[in-house]
Amino acid sequence: MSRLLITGFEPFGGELVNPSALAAERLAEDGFAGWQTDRLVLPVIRYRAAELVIAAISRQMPDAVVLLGQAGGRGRITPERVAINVDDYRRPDNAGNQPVDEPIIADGPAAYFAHLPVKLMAERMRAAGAPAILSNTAGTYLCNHVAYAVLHHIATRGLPVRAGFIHVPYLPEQAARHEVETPSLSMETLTHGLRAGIEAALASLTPAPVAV
Ligand code: PCA
Repeated sequence: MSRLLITGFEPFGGELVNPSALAAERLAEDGFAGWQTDRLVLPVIRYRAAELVIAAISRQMPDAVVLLGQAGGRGRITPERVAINVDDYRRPDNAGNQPVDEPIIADGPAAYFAHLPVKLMAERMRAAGAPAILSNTAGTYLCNHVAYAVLHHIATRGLPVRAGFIHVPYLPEQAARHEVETPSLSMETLTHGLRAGIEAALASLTPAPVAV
């Protein structure tokens, strides 16, 4: 059986929950047909978060890794096309780190493309009734950091692992606590959309069965 790792993040920035961790939990609980699915919740801490994913990859040797993170202010689920080699945090992480204009990997390439079929995933999410669109920037905070570090690890080790990142909006209960108008997506629509997108990605990774 193929193996899938789904990750989300702990809450940060004054939020009480992080929809990425809740969605990772739900998706892993319900599972994906033909895939053993593991989930991992990451701290919003520079280096530590990526170390945990890389350790899980070494331990579990998944065939696919889907990293999820919250993008407060976005109204749609956004598969990320690219991760860039920069840490430029507008707010400190949960351990107080706030690098400005620093590389993630000193001698690493400028960017890595995600391995997942990001446009197809966004299309399938929309077809499933969830607002979604391809994103060309994962920002310069923890999510981009983890995506870059994981893609770098896979590339430099030549691992047979396909990885990518998806940002998700706030949940309605988060938006309800904000004073200014803030987009949100229900947990139901979120997990339904993510499932459709991830299923499309997994199907594209699995070779079609050979007819006998
Ligand atoms: N979102 C942040 C980091 C953790 C999370 O869920 C980001 O977009 O970088």
